[in-house]
Amino acid sequence: MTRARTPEEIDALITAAQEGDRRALARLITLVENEGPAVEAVLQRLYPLTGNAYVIGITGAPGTGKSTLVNAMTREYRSRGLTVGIIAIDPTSPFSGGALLGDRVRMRDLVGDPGVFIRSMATRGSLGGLARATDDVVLLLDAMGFDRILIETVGVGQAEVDIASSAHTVIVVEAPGMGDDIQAIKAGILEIADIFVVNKADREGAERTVMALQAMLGLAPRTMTHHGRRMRVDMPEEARAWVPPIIKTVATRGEGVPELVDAVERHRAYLLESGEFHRREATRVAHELDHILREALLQRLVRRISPARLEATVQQVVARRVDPYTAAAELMRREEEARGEDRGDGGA
Ligand SMILES: Nc1nc2c(ncn2[C@@H]2O[C@H](COP(=O)(O)OP(=O)(O)OP(=O)(O)O)[C@@H](O)[C@H]2O)c(=O)[nH]1
Ligand SMILES: [Mg+2]
Repeated sequence: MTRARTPEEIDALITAAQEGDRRALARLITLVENEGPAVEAVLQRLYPLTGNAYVIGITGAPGTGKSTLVNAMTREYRSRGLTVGIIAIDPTSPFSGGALLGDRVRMRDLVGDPGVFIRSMATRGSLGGLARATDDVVLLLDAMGFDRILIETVGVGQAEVDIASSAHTVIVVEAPGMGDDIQAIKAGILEIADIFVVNKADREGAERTVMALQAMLGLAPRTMTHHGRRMRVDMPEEARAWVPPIIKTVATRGEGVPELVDAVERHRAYLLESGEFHRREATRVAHELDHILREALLQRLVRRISPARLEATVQQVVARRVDPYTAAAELMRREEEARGEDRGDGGA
């Protein structure tokens, strides 16, 4: 746990980070991750500077080549003159750190580039907590001026669904030879994928994986384009709809990566032009506000209930004299009454 910092210290950290001090930025991220009262102070100051970064989520089964792809995409973005922040999330192994070590090796050639910042994050509690911390770190990197933010997360359970609410574009990575049925045939994955990548296209079976994905997407192979948006001239109302492209890559050699980055940028343009970008932002902010309000209201409620009353209620529930739902309703009713008396309106 980091010690509490004064507002002056936080200001100094922010200024240093903005001037390119990587250690200051790393410390700010740690502050934000720890979810202390410092988070509010940091984010209040930085929020006006956010809203410029474009956030790309990369998810998929373990070992499909996500980190290698992130590395290659970052180099491609750098060659296009854009800066890149990378967040590597490891929800599966909070203790080993093995995957993160591997990531560091895989992304070694990015180290030392002032236009790249890499941060690994592991779960230290609930996945929900991680998702929240990730969103806060995204805001931080956004405020620091990174043009593109790449979030890598292993596609297991909830994590890949969470990424959909954090990222503007979601890339789902598949690789051949991972069993007959595609890893993506899992509830939710089709809805969140904006772009499919079949990585390890140098391996046997890549074409089969592409075809399985096409079948899953309900695309007739003859109407497939390699990548990019398909316009259906006979269906004007659908003409603007995004059809997730399927892109083959060999991440280790960088093959297909410029095409992948092109597809991401096309998706970005699509979101902006169609108004979808604004809708997604509004949804994200609504969730965020909802969460902050819940937390604030809960804390206010808990503060107003005396520890003695809470303890008495606990004992009543333990003794089975009352069920927890009724007990909670009773606590809330008393709290509302007390609030009404405070206002002098008799609780109306
Ligand atoms: N043949 C081949 N191997 C690849 C390719 N891309 C990645 N690999 C290898 O696949 C292995 C896993 O790559 P990673 O990038 O660590 O995969 P990952 O999806 O990030 O793995 P986790 O984070 O552990 O889920 C490494 O040995 C890579 O060198 C590719 O296009 N072709
Ligand atoms: Mg990885």
